[in-house]
Parts: sequence; structure tokens; C-alpha cells
Amino acid sequence: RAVERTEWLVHYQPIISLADGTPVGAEALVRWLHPQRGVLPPKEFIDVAEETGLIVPLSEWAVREAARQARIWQQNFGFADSIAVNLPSRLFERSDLVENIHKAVMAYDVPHKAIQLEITENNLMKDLHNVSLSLHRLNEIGVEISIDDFGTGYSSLAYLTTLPISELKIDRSFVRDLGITPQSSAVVSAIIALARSLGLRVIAEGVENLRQMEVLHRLGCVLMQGFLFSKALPPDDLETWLQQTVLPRKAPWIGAVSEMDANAPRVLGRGT
Ligand code: G
Ligand code: MN
Repeated sequence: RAVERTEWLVHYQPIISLADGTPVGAEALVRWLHPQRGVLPPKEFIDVAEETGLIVPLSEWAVREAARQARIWQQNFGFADSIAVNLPSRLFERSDLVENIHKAVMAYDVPHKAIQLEITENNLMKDLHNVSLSLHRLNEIGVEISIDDFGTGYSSLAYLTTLPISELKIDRSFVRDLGITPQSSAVVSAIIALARSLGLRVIAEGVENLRQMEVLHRLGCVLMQGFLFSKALPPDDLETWLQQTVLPRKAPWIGAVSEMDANAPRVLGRGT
């Protein structure tokens, strides 16, 4: 019924570049606007959506909604970055996957790169043949692919050399222990080195405090998202956050970024 009535909302979590302390995109995260229970997070409905196959229309709607939002931000703020949408493996069973994504960006007259797709390692591996075909076609039309929760799945590094991937997202479980256990910074710096030598962008997920931010910066990671900066917010609230926090440069993390810039030697690959 929620699918029929489109009882969905998308909240957006900004992705920050420490190069200048400004957002360089956002991740779209779907919420269910339940008629009785209010706004429900994905953990309350994603499993059922996957089991029933309703994840397919839901995700297709999320892509269209992200394209619509990209258009609004483009008109209002000259937004020229990407909105990342999570792509479940069920979508790769659809022969019209690429066509649907193409239609969504055309419908709102945004460039294909306005939409970026996140896929987990496990989902990548479930149906590698179909996934590989679709990813190559998406890449040809300019939709970039990002590996979500990198380092936690069934890790065949072989796919990194054959699939058209643009970005790795370091799983929040590694970020959580940064500055606490030496093992976590060892793993994170290996992921950063891997990304760099493959020419991929690298994003840290789940950054919650300045300690984690500073360690990541020292290890050479400049793109991050997490509660330190902002949780996922409705588009209006995100605009308020931009106007009241980021632009007037009023947040502890913004001060820390400027300080690190003054003190730290430039790390290779920063700003990329
Ligand atoms: O793995 P993926 O990026 O798709 O997961 C997104 C989820 O992570 C969302 O449910 C979001 O609310 C949550 N999240 C976002 N930032 C943080 C954070 O800094 N810490 C934690 N614990 N969860 C976060
Ligand atoms: Mn994600």
C-alpha cells in the first residue's frame, strides 16, 4: 500500500570535502512516511521490501526523486555534484534498469552524473555477470558507481580491476575505532592506498567526531560523511544547515579543518 500511495520521503546526508570544508554531494536515504507511525527509518521496512520485491519500485522511485532534487538544487544553488542512491541487487534482475535511470535524469533535465549509484560488495557478487553488464552500460552513459561499506563484504579484489568503479566508501566499522586501535588505522590507510593506486575516490562513512576526522585527514582521506557534519535531513533542513552552519563557517569541524590546513603538510591526492 505504501508503494501504491508513494508514502516515501528522501532525506539527504551531505558529503563533505575537507579541502575547503564544503559539501560536494549527498547520499539519498529513503524514509517511510507511515500514516499512523510517522517517519520510519529503512531498518523498519527494507527487509520486507527486499523479500517482497517491492524494493524494485521503491528504488526506482528513489532514483527519480533524487533526480528531481538535483534539478531543484541546480536551479537554486547551481548544484553540479552528484546525489548517491543505494542500489539493491534485486534491481540488476531488471533488464530495464539502465533505461529507467536514463529516463529519470532525462525527465528532470539533469546530467547523468547528477545520479551516482552505491552498491555493496556482497550485492556486486550475487549476480556478477548481470551486474557487470549493467555497470558498464551505466558507466558509458555517465552514471558513476560507488562501492558501499567497502571492506566488510565478500571481498574479491579482482572486481576492482574489471568493473567500472569510481569510488570506495570505507565502512563505518573501521572509522569508528580510528585513534583507538592501531588495526583500524592500518586497514583504513590500506584502503586509501588501494583507492589511490587504482585512481578511485575514497569516502569515509560514519564520521562522528573530530578525532576520527583528523586521523582520516592525516591518512590522506578528504571526503567524508557522518553525524559530525550532519545526519540525513529533509532537503529544506539541509539548505538551512548550509546557510546557518557551513556558509558562516560556524561548526567545530570547520575550525578544525582550517587549523589542519595551516599546520599539515600537503598530502598527495588531497582535493581529489
Ligand atoms: O551504508 P550506508 O551508507 O547505506 O548507510 C547509511 C546509514 O548510515 C543511514 O541509515 C544513516 O542514518 C546512517 N549513518 C549516517 N551517518 C552515520 C554516522 O555518523 N554514524 C552512524 N552510526 N550511522 C550513520
Ligand atoms: Mn550507502
